[in-house]
Amino acid sequence: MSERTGSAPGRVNLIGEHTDYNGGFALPLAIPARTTAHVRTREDGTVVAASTAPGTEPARFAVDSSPGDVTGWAAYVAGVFWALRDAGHDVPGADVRVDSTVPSGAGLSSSHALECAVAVTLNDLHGLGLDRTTLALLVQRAENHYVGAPTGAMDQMASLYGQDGHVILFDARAMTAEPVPCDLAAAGLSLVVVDTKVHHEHTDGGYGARRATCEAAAALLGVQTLREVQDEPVGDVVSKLDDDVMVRRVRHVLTENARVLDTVALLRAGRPGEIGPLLTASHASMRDDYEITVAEVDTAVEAALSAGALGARMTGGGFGGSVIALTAAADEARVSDAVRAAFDQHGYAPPSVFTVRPAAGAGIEESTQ
Ligand code: GAF
Repeated sequence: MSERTGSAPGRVNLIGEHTDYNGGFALPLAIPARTTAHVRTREDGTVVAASTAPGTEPARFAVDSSPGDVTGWAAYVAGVFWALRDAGHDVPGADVRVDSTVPSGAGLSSSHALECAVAVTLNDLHGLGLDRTTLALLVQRAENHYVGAPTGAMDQMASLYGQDGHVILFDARAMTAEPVPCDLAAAGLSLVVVDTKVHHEHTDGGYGARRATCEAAAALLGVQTLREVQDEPVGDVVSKLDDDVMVRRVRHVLTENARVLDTVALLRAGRPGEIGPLLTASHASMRDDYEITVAEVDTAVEAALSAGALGARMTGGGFGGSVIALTAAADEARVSDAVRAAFDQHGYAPPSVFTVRPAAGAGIEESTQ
């Protein structure tokens, strides 16, 4: 059969932000919202991509397009074809139909869900035999070089390796993804997501500037990535740097890696209800040291905590997007209502508030295998 349907989920990052491109640790989970890609081979060297998402136009481009040829939503599709072909896989053209329940621009990695859905589907359709880590790296290449966003590999690893009932401990230096049990419902907990509706693209300057500062700090410290100084006391590391902004960026990365490992230890000990303070500390570090939060995001975190959330933080690359709040299941409605009320009081557009649980990663629909 020359057609396949595959799908890949969005993600929430439980903790570990802006650590991946520093060779560090992150702890994402795949969420139930998914993007589905139906791919049917064409013989004319063309890709025709269409999406059911509002505001998207169908796109038609050569299967061997180059970075810059395709822009807008279809660049994520074109980028995957480009990365596969650039790696020597002679994939032919195709009709690609996309349907998604991952909210776009919400910081829940809708772009990676799209790329991963196309990647797993092409991998299966053409029998490429690529493992998930290789696919994640190819999708990262598509994102970095075709779309032009200098992102790390966390989102792809979460989308490809996600598992029902588990968060994924991603070690960006080793490129490993280890499932860690996280059955929130069994522990009487809820994970509330607040999409603040403040949208931001990682092709804008803020993300790249943070990455550049970390890379400059690593160079000054004489290491490849900040991960190599992770085992030294944070105070010792930052005392070797003069620039205050650089000190704060490095402090965020090193303390955030430690918070990820502390969170994993609590989850492995069967104490998920105790991770809240680590989530909240992560938020403070993103707000004060990494400076990637915005007013709506901080408002959502403060309102959730005031209403009794066990912990709350922005999730994802920042400058907008979504906040997560861990609550006792019984407090979920009160926390959600408090966030909505705070947005109303501040005159912000109403947020979208919903819950997520750790869900399955990317896969192929059986009827088309
Ligand atoms: C975005 C990026 F795509 C990830 O690679 C990661 O850096 C994240 O921001 C911040 O943790 O989602």
